[in-house]
Amino acid sequence: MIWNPNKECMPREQLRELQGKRLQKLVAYVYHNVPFYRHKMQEMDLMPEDIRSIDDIVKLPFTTKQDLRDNYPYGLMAAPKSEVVRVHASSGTTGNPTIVGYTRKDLAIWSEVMSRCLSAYGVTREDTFSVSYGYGLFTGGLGAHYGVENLGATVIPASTGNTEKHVRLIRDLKITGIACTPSYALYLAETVDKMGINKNDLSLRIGAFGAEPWTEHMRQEIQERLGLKGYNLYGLSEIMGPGVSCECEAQHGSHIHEDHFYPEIIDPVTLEPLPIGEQGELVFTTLTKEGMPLLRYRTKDLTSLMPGECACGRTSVRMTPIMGRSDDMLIIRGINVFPSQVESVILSMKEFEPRYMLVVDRVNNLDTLQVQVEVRRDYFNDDIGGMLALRKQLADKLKSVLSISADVKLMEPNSIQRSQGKSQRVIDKRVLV
Ligand code: ADP
Ligand code: K
Ligand code: ZN
Repeated sequence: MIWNPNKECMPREQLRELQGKRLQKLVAYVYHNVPFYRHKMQEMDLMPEDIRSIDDIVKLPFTTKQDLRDNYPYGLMAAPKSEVVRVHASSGTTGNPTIVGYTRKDLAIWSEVMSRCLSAYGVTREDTFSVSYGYGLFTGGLGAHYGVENLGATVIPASTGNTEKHVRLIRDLKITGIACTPSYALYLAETVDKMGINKNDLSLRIGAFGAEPWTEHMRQEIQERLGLKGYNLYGLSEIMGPGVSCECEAQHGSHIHEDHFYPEIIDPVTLEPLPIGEQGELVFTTLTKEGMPLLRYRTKDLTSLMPGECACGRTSVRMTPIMGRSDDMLIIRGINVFPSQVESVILSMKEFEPRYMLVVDRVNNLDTLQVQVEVRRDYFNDDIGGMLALRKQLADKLKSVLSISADVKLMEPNSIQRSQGKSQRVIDKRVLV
């Protein structure tokens, strides 16, 4: 089923015209309401009137995550406070998290694009759909939740955690669809096995998987073990949250809802736009956003746009699966973790050397993070109680900064390997096949 054929199947020429109109309006809006953009455009000698069609988008300035941090918390907000009805945040690095704000219209569009995704997966009003992304500041939970409600299916706000209870609900409520990270889906499959439940006793048929990179290999395994079809769901909080793009029944590339989110692929080094089909950094302009609209936001996600038409009838362009990120960010259980966040916590405690190592692994299909850190000689002793307390203190601090728990391993002085030149601080043992 196609949720909004008018928009999703619009002839390309008509779509470009619509995008051009929306871009003109957007540029005038941010010029008048966001000093950051006004100044940037003034520096470039650019007036809103210089933007006449979607092709003129290349004249506009880029926006980076650093710009969001520099303007923390509300500096890039275009709508007045009275119009902002929701705030989300994505995990920050050493300093400030990234705050995003939504107006009522933004939330309606978010629900609309999420409903498009769910329809593309085959979800109908008869489905019972469990949302197992985290509910909270993270956009995953609430974003998917309101999409399911808007479509008219029954939403089960399961969130994450308590997996056995969740499995019983899946069985007892005959849950037919689930949104979660692909690694959580595998963990769920294992829990189902462990509880001695046969997948044929479950009614699962659709999975909406995203928030972290995953592979075709993983899709096959999840589909086989849970007896459902797994579809990609992509998004990021700066642009909206989940629902920026989604796979359709063809399971071949994710359609971008480009009447709202205009995509470009650029060379991450030269910043030049790349032709369709070439891989580079994905950049989005939020064509219709009111709360915190962004011009040419650099996602750091590496992908390509696919040429040609899709068998499903949608005309919107598709993107290939995310190949990785152009920075050093780790995605652990769907949460962004920067080595620099760990570093800042370690550096804030006098007991530790600034020597640490992050070991990321996947155990029983769940991502794990171990933080190995050297204790300063003055503080390193055989008082086990003291060492355990220190270990707990660091673990608690890390948990509050990273939003995920890490296994802390205290190392004796001089035990972490020193390197010549650039030090390696991350060992990622998860193999992406
Ligand atoms: P948070 O920072 O709170 O974890 P974000 O909204 O910042 O949440 O996460 C968005 C990022 O997650 C994307 O830029 C991308 O790197 C990754 N991501 C989201 N969905 C997918 C997906 N389907 N495939 C690969 N990566 C994804
Ligand atoms: K308000
Ligand atoms: Zn399609």
